[in-house]
Amino acid sequence: MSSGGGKGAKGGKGGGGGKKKEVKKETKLGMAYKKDDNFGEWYSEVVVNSEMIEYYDISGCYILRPWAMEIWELLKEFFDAEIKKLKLKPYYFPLFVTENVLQKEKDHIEGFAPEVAWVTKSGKSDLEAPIAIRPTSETVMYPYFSKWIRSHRDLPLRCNQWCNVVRWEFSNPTPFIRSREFLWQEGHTAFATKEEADEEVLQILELYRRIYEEFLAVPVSKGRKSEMEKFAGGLYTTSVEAFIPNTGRGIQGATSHCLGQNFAKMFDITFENEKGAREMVWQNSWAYTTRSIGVMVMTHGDDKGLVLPPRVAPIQVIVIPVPYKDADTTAIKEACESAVYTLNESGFRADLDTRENYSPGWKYSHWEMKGVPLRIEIGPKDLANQQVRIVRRDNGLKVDIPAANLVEEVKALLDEIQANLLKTAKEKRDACIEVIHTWDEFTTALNNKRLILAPWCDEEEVEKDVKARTKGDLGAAKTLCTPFDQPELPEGTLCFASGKPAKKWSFWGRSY
Ligand code: 87F
Repeated sequence: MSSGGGKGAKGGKGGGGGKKKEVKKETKLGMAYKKDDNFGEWYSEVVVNSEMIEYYDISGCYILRPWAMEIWELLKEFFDAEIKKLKLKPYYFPLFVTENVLQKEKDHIEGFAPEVAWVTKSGKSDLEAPIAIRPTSETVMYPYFSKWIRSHRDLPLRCNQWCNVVRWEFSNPTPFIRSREFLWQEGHTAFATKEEADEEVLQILELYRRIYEEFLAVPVSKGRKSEMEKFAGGLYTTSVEAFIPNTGRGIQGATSHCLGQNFAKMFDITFENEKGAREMVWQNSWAYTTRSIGVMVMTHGDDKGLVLPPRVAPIQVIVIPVPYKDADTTAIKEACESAVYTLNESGFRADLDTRENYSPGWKYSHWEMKGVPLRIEIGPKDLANQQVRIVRRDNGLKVDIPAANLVEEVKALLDEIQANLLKTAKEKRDACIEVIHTWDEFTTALNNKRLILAPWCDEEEVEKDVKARTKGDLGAAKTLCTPFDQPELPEGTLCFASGKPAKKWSFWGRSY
């Protein structure tokens, strides 16, 4: 796999003036792997060649380049505006946490302990005591919640921070999907009543659904995690779950937990109610991470590279001048500049590729690899006819439109691409869903990389048993979630794994 990003992979600069055939051959080098042939290599190649990611010399750590960070910023802009409406306030808590405080919630930290990274030295001398790097911030924040919350008038307390966290994972690292350091927002809130907490859990989950479906154009299912898969420190966990058809794996997109009063007990977070009595708060926590970008790449990318939904594309329209030999290059350049100006003025993220050391053909491949939703070509013929040629990244369709209609046409096309990407992804995901009733059907569906919807008795022992019985090289099957959107469960339906009466439909499968 090439590691040099766009340039090296395409045979370097200077391809511009070369013969067409030669240029084509060079651009082909851009993507060596096909999505359906070698998904893992294809994915690495897409994130590097699109200039989202640069590999780094520490395993599981990646450089997020502007093409990734600008997407993250667009998601952040939406989410921040929405949580502001819910009265969330921005905070920043320290990166470091003492062992003492981290261990305070022993029960839930136990299982996670091997992933905690520690600082033990400054320069050559040992620190008096090792200091942990936050894997999540419950233990960092909640001692201060205890201090800040005195009376019912201090509630609700709603805090959100955007930060990095470190989890020293040992399983196969993958850019965005599983990295040792990643970016997220973590919301932590405290309420006087469970009802308020319950309501917020679902409000936030809906925002996560919107991030995936309305921005990233990735279909997700909202649901509740099983007792085994929930956050052990909390009362219940809800999540949005996506599915990657190529690998047949489910992937948790984001989680919204109701913590109940567990942490209030541990950290002594209490308030005086209207009647003067002390009560424990009800808490929530919720997060989504840069993993969401990886899910989007896996969902929409194709053999030419990345495919970006317009709402998160750093550049929505790339304008490329196509100056033939004797053409009026100045007039073409001016027409291109005017198109970009008009689009920018109308609020679109449009840009012009004026580089003279690359041919138009090379630029087409380059911007296709980067997933830009629309390409506008302006050549001598377009100039003469006062038109522009627009090419869609999602389906390759080309249209010539009068330059005068540019803004309306671009708007309509971007909306159509956004809708089409979600629709296509949903069709592909839905085609993978298999409703099963028996253990045999279950294992067959699992081998066929299906997203399994199964009637389940909802017993932890049974889920453990399913895990044990499906253990293998590809990893065990588990519950992904119990979707809120439940099909009818006819009286007498039995659990696929235990044969006991089924209580609910749940999604099962292998997962990331
Ligand atoms: C890894 C090491 C140490 C996950 C960890 O989901 C601790 C943990 O507590 C840990 N990995 N978790 C669970 C995180 C729960 C919760 N935190 C706030 C969230 C949302 C944001």
